[in-house]
Amino acid sequence: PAVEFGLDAPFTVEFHDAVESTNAVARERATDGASDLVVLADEQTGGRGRLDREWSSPSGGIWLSIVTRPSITPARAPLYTLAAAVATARTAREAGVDARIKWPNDVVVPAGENGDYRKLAGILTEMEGETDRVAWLTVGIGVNANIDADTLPAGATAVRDEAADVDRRRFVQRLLEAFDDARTDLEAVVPAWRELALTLGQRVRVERPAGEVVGEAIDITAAGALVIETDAGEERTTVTVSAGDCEH
Ligand code: BT5
Repeated sequence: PAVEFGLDAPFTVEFHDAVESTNAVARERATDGASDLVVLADEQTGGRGRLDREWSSPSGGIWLSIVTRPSITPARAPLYTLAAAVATARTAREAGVDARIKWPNDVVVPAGENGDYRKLAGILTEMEGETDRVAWLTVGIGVNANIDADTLPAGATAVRDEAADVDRRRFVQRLLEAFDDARTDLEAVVPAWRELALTLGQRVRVERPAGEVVGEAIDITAAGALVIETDAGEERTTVTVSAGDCEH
């Protein structure tokens, strides 16, 4: 059922008490032709991360997926993930959390001096399309909001633990407005991402299909790829990675 959200952004919000995964519902809506629709749930019984990992989604969190039909090429799709990360970090910061971004899709809170962090939110982008054109793109965002972090997997944190419980409706409004701003000015996404990034300057290890890359994260490209200065051998070389699992 659609709910009235009083949004300053062109989204219709469909709310569920519980679903298996808002991304799965969003995919159905997308293949049925929906656009600018948000599927929101209080609880997910089968929330998913990347590579089919489990995403713990108890009642009290913010679990949503945004269905869009952007006129972009698939190569620019990673910018939507970064836009969602920027919007989520900004909204969490408004709620009093020191939220930062870990490349490419984690919103984290620094813990300690060494680039350590706890994970506050995760983003899962899925899309379908031809090589030259995206047909639809869904952005799933999960935020540990009004949840005790110690009921979540190790390494997680929650808005409740970092600041205080939030009005989830208000948080979702601000998040969708921030995402709408970011997607309508994609050129500004990478600079905004850089300012919030915890990853730049860190020693990182990135797992990707073509193998592991270890070195120092030195930059992010206009398309959202991570540039790593590797320390293999005498000569310092840079490797640009567009997708992968990154550890600090
Ligand atoms: C992600 O995956 O970070 C993407 C998570 C996307 C979740 C949203 S919720 C709405 C929408 N519907 C869905 O079904 N999914 C999206 P990844 O980078 O693969 O991280 C997954 C890993 O994070 C797991 O293997 C756990 O170690 C850890 N984890 C699981 N649940 C967590 C939670 N609630 N908070 C922090 N870490 C968690």
